This record gives sequence, C-alpha cells and structure tokens, in this order.
Amino acid sequence: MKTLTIAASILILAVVLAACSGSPPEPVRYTIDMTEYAFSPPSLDLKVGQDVELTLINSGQLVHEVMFGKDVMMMNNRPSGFQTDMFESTGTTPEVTMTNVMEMDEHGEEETHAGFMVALPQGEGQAVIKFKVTPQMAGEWEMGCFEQDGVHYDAGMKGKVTISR
Ligand SMILES: [Cu+2]
Repeated sequence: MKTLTIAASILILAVVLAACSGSPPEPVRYTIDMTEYAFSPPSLDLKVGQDVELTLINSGQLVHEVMFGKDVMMMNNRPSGFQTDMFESTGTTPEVTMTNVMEMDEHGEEETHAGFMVALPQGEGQAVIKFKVTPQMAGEWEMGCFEQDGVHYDAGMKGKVTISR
C-alpha cells in the first residue's frame, strides 16, 4: 500500500512537471537596496514571460535613482542616462507605486534624463516597480543611477540585467 502511494506521488509529480514545462516562468521578486554607490544585488536575472516585482529601498544618505537601458548617453562629458531605454524601446510601461516617500525637492537633474526613471530619497520609503517581461526585452541591459551629474554612475552605481528566453 505504501509503495503504491509513493508510485502514485511520483506519477502526480511527473504530470505536474510536464504541465509546467510549457507554462510561463514563476514570478520573480527582487529587493534592490541603493547606497553610496551601489545597487544590491548588483545583477538581476529575468526571463521572458515573467511577472517581475522590484522593490527599491534607499539605505544610503543621498537621493538615488534607477534607470534601465543600454549604451550610456554622455551630456557635457558626463554620463546622463542610457541611449536606449529598456522600457521605452520595447513599449513596456511599468507600474510604479511609491509608499512612505516624502515629497522630493526639485533637484534640477530631471531634464537631462531621458527614459524611465524612479528616484528615491533616503529613509523608510520604498518604490515598487512591476512589469511583465516581453520577448522584445530579451538580452543584456544595465541598471544605473545617474544622480549628481553622473557621479554616482562613475563611482560604480550600476548593475547588470540579464533577460533570457
Ligand atoms: Cu545614486
């Protein structure tokens, strides 16, 4: 009787695995901590078809931001964003929810940034970015913070985003 139960369990497992192989990948969640001057974790691995939830926190002392793209854009010899924005170039509009975030003062850098960007001041607040990975997004991308005229980016506030099929 016991052997039969185990055999039945294995059969059920095999059926479940077979059913899963053609279905979309499991959703993934990352919490990205921003400090001076790094993203932690420094790399994200995503899959086409995946529902992604990125929770941004800032445990540093300065305002930090995150942008996703490739090929750094230089403005007045300073890194100021990506030439190709990961979301804009693939027609993806992420949903962004900010919680417990104090109003930020204008710090006059916005105009130099093209593309999707979420900035977060230091403190208890967080921002949640949600999107579904589309086939157009497959490839290698970068995340970066270009605050303070690109000083953060130059200091190493960047990371890798790998999207596989
Ligand atoms: Cu930064």
